Amino acid sequence: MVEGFRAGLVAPQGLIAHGRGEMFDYILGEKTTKDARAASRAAAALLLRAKRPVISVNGNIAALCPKDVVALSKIARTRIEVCLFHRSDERVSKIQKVLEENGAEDVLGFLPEERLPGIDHMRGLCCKEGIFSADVALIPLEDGDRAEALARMGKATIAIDLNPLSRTSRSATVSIVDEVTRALPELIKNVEDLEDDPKAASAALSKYDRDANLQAVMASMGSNLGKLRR
Ligand code: PTJ
Repeated sequence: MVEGFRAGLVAPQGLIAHGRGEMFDYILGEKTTKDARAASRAAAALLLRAKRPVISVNGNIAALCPKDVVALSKIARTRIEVCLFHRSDERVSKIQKVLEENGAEDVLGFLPEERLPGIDHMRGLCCKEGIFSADVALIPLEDGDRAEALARMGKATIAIDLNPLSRTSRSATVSIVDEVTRALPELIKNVEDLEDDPKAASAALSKYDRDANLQAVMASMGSNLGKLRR
């Protein structure tokens, strides 16, 4: 993350967000839980049934896991859009370049023509062909206002966020509470697994209950804290 910051990919606020994430990951036990696995299977099913899926990439994601983003976009046939909260053209092009170096083609984000309704100018910018017209958006480490705006637009959203209490986690269609560098390989594995099994994909989605899943994650965190206290 520090290298990503020095290279101009990560915003200063991204370093703070990462520290917040590490704190939640510690309480989670620094591993992918069974609840995150269930959410990931539902997310894979959602991506596989999408007509216009998009992965939104910010500075933290570009620094942590550009290879996995590109691999997922190929397997799940999604577009990739660089969509920044603290936007500058310079950072968008640096992030785009990193994604291209990792094999991405046609990365969107440099020339946004649209805005997310209700989100102030720079933070709401997005591409018509990408996030604006997506039916399913994967939004790792997303800000709460933007996640809620996407939900209001009627899109299905998949959050990856270590904070089960965040507005992003609580407003997404599917919320994966896991560290993003563990969550993306797990999601890739689930897309591969469910790709030729529509019945299992439907079952994964219908079994998934976001609020119950988040409650279970919080219960695990509570129990881990109890163990740490003893
Ligand atoms: O690059 P930009 O300009 O688009 O900015 C990116 C950040 C992350 C700074 C921006 O989107 C932001 O401020 O996000 P928030 O509102 O801080 O939300 C980020 C969420 O991701 C928080 O709930 C963190 O706990 C969580 N998080 C941080 N690191 C990780 C994480 N979740 C999963 N894996 C991580 N490595």
